[in-house]
Amino acid sequence: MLTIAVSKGRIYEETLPLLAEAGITPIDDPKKCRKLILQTSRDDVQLVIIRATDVPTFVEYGAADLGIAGKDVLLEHGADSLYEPLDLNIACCRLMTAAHKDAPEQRGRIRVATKYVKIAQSYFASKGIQAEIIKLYGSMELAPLVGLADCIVDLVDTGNTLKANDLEPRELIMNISSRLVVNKAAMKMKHAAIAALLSQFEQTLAKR
Ligand code: PRT
Ligand code: MG
Repeated sequence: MLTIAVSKGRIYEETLPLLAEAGITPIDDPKKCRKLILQTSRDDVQLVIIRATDVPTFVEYGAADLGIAGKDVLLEHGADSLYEPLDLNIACCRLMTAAHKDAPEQRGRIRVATKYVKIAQSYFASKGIQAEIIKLYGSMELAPLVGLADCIVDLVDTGNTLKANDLEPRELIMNISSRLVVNKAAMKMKHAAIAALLSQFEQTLAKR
């Protein structure tokens, strides 16, 4: 049995076509049922539906053999303990700093609100900027508007969320896409099955 950890939402939606090309179709729709384990059209493959930030944890501990997670989540988790053999080029976006559109460029020590504490710390350190990082779990955009922080570090896709809150993107930290990750022991123990799946994904991606 191969267990693949996927998060609900955009990653799940963009993963479905990849799975379909590999002959894997979930029996249930996670939007319509509350099942956390989804059987698929293949007897030897099941999906577990979890929070995006939990995917590296499930794969690291071998509770899932494979997982699909954003590079943002993998970097923040510290994913040395996982193999990351494939960039799936899905759920693409940019990790950026953003500030109020009228805010001048900040000098000296700054306050940064983000859920990406580790990434933000190393980014500002690499630029020689002293930053106090304030960890938030959501609605980062609010922080500069209410004086909690000078800027935020968050994912940007269309830019509409920033714009709706009078913020603007400032600096690109990195381009983000989702990656296939594999548990290290599973890569050895279930090598044939995992290698077959990897090559099916690779073929599909090469056609795009
Ligand atoms: O939302 P929830 O708390 O349930 O979990 P999550 O946010 O971790 O999951 P989800 O499904 O929202 O995101 C999973 C992964 O999708 C992320 O880890 C990224 O790798 C990837 N991804 C791609 C995005 C976006 N694009 C994206 N635009 N994740 C989040 N966003 C959010 C962003 O945080 C901001 O709030 O969308 C908003 C910006 O979008 P625009 O289009 O307005 O710029
Ligand atoms: Mg989200």
